[in-house]
Amino acid sequence: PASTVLGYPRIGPRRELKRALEAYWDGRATRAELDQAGAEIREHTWRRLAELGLEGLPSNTFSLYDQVLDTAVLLGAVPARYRDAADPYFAMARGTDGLAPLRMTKWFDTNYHYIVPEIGPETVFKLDAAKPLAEVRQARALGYETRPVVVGPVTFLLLGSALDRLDEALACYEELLSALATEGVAWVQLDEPALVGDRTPEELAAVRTAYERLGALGPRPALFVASYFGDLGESLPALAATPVEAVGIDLVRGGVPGVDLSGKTVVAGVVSGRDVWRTSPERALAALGAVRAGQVVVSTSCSLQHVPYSVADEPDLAPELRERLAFAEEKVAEVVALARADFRGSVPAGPSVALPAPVVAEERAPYAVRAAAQAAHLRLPTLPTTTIGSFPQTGELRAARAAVTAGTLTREEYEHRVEAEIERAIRLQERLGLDVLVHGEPERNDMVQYFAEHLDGFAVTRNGWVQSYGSRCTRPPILHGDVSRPGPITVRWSTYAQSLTDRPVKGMLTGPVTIVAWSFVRDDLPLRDVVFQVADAVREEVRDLEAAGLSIVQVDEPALRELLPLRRAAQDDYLEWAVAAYRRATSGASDRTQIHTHLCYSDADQILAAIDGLDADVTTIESARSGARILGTVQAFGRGLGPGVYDIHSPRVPGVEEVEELLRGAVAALPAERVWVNPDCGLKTRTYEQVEAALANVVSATRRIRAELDA
Ligand code: THG
Ligand code: ZN
Repeated sequence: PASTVLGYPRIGPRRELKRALEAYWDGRATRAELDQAGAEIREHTWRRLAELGLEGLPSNTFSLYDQVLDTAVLLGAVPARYRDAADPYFAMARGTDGLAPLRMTKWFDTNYHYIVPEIGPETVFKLDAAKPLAEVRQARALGYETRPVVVGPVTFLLLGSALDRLDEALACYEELLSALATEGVAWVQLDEPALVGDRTPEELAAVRTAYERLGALGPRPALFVASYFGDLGESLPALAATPVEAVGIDLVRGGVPGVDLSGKTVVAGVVSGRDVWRTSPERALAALGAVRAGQVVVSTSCSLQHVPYSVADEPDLAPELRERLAFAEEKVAEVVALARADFRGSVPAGPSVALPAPVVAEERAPYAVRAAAQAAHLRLPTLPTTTIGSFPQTGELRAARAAVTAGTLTREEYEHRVEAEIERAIRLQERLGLDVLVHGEPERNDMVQYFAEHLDGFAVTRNGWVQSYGSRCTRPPILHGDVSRPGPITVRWSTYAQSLTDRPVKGMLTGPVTIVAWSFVRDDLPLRDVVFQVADAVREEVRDLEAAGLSIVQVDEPALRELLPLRRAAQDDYLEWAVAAYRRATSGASDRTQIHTHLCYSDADQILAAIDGLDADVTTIESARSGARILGTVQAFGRGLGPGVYDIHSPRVPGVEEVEELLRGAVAALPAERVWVNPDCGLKTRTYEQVEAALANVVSATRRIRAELDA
């Protein structure tokens, strides 16, 4: 049987694309130099895949920013306001001086972010096939025949909330297929991950319409519709009834389909694209043997863009761990090996999942009791002011961290610099007149990476970069064993900050769901059990912070929504244990200790009940842009609430009047004694200059309204 992969990393093994993009954006490189960097990454990828013995090579899986944005450009869905920009593609992705970028959001349940297509009545679909054609030609010039990969019409339109435009979009896809046929392309891959979610009868009808129509087109490449991130469910019979030649099925997350696919090629995703573990050959071969299809092609469960390039680039990992790992290159080798083996055997039993341990409800006293104890202890003014946690990360600090790793700066000297930075942040906050201070997190690069470095059961990588969006990457830690906390992690920095001031300093932690969501996680335990292990480690840290004299501890859970299962039927169970894990992490605190949490997203509506269930004493939430809408939904919480009054995602400094107006809105919607005043999010990406000016205005506005309320 043949072998293929649904997609491949494209940031470059040493993040070459990131460097090239940033040089171009800064005006240090020309467009031609950027394109050359892209061409080299593609060439490297095809050569490597061919060397590893892979048969079906994909193309058009490269992107300068995002594959959904590429599809919007392919279909001509470029909003008019971007057309005159010097570079419309990057204007849509990142904005310009005068134009906000298109919205960005999470790609299904991954940590990758895509650009949301903007499709309005004025959108005219018009094919621009330059990119896929150029990639096919580049590969051909190197001696490789490839299968272009494009986001499929149903998924693209669902992401753009425009399924009613199916007819026009299909005309464009037809034109694309004809152009590819003329180019001599044999196969095209249309990605339809949206088909693994709950789909309405109308949406299933759209699937049938789309693939009947594309299938009926005369000369065209063979059609391979790829699904991933779960089971196709109802979508599979819909798809199977159309003339598409091949269907891609995620056999890691989904089961072997009961549907008879003997008339089709099944591209069987048996090697996971979502984790970093080696594939069990027995399980994979058994699943392959159980598929009833005309032909079976061995593949990955999704694009490999969600895993790093190669374990070979990780010399620091312990050998026992290394031998359990497979990144993109190693996964390709597994696909090839499986394709060369004989498939025989029975359907394997699913993983033996232990029954969930009963969740012990860890209750603190009711909010009213806690609030009274906290008020007596903290003695905060009406409308207390605070920040979310991080202060600007200076270039000096990043350089110092790199110097410690390189061995040119001693740990002791580095820690002095961190302390100096904490002192700077504390003095600034005192000078500005903020009420609840933070230490500013200068000791952290990425918060999840930082906690992983200080917990047992995690390993961190040297080059294990995965694209988060555009040029931005993270190195997800690898959670490979039982998690425990060998000792306090943040206590020394928080207590140092508290020693500098009489005002309360807030301890700053990341919650268990987020630590797990942004790591690669062992697959031999149910996810909830892993999250509870992390929750216990966070719980110990909360108690140590309290014992060290901190009266306020913030535990953030920005990824709470991210792990939400794609299927409705599985969501309640997830939310129940996720909330229980958070409460396990925080409920060791006494009633007098104030627990804060912070949410980064404004589309929290789907999980509001769960956020309420976290039972934090104070919730700070992004709302400078969405304003009243958020206030309306969160006012029912009945506890402290800090709607963000300063949009930190923009370099702009808000004026006093502007902040005052947002605050008046908050005080009108909520009882004043529950309102907190804070920016939208952490200040890590801003400069000290911007932060100082903005926070001064936030404090001035607060004082004006406070004077009116207290009068
Ligand atoms: N940490 C982790 N995952 C995340 C976020 C995070 N996922 C969601 C969201 N935040 C993604 N946002 C970003 C924003 C910035 C960067 C990465 C993800 C970023 N990365 C640096 C870069 O690419 O240059 C590298 C950072 C590093 O040294 O680790 O700027 O906050 N885990
Ligand atoms: Zn945030």
